[in-house]
Amino acid sequence: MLIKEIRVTPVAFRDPPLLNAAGVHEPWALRTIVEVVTDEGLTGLGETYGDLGHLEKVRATARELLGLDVHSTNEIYARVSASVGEAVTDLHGLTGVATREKSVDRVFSPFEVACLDIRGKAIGRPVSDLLGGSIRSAVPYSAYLFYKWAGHPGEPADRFGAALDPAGLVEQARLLIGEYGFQSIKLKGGVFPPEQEIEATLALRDAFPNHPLRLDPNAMWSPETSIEVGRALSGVLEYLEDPTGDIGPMAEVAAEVPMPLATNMCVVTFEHLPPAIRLGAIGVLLCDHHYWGGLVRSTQLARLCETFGIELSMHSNSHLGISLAAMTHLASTIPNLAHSCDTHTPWQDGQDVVAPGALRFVDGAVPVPTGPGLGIELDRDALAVMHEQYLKCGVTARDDTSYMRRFDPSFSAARPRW
Ligand code: GKR
Ligand code: MG
Repeated sequence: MLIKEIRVTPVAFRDPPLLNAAGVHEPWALRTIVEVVTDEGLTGLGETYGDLGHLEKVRATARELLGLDVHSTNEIYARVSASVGEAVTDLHGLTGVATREKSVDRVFSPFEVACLDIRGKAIGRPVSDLLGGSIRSAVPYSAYLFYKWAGHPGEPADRFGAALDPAGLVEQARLLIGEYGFQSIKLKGGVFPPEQEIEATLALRDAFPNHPLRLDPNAMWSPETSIEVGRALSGVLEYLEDPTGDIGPMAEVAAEVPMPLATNMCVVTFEHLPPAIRLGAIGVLLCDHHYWGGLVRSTQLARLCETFGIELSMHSNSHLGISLAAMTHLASTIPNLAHSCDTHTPWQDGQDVVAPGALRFVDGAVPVPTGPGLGIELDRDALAVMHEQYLKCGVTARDDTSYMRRFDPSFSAARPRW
């Protein structure tokens, strides 16, 4: 099965004003949809970031993959590696340092997922079977809470409303849990001083005594502040995510707080594992196939983590259904996935390039699609609409900080803030 054609389509979809350490989400979020077509007429789907620097690398690489066999993912990886060039840095800075190795893995990922989709379709088996088979029939996700404005400035309030204090977050949690049935909660912090985020976390604990909770300030705190917050939330959090930046400071904090530390910022590529393991910096790794080099490499990562006693959870950015399907297949096969995965799906509020029906949430979990490949279908009309939105929206790279500065010119995303 040889690759005959690759279509790379950037898309944009509406995103609410979610606050984070970098600033605030812009009205449009970007993704790139990859379609790989074989000489036998099978099409596989992949989804990746939409930032222009990354999109250009994906486009340039696509040309280098024509004629390769969809089973030859080692050869595909080598071609990606040869074509990627220098690392590109994200403007939002929320997913750790950019390295060349990480850039290769990020560009390779959507092609690998699309090839697995094709291979599954060719033999009539789901992608999870190609990864060794599901060990859970549904994958639990967490309610991903954000401080947020009621609406984008100059626009009416969106249906989620404002959440700028503990009561607002508890209400947001009730809405998301009511609609999706989530059984655990993640709060995106790093927005307000730590005392306020501790208060919000305790309010969530009171309102949802049986939901495991985690807090993620995206490295906005010094090691000293992180230790204070960790101690204040003893017995409250299943894990504390990226309280501070870099492996050394994380290890310092890990030694002093009662809960495990998790990361999607200081361990983001294989070369970070040896120092993190040596120093005992993390107890939980948030894997994300979009930058860990696709699905097979993510299962290898999971195995490595198991060897060193590190549990897994899963990271997400704003994404569409191709990503959700791939995340679900992958997560269904990982034994040491000990926590609910992150997803931004509720914030997309039904916008998708995937035809309805294949993906749904039942009690906060997505049943693993059982159809061939990823088990989803591309909605071509939706893809065309979202591509048109991309061409018109004027956003070419996620930049939460510049958007925030339009409303608060003094805003700084420098870390640590507290
Ligand atoms: O969407 O604002 C966001 C998140 O902050 C996201 O960009 C992060 O990468 O969810 C992520 C995280 O866990 O750090
Ligand atoms: Mg995080």
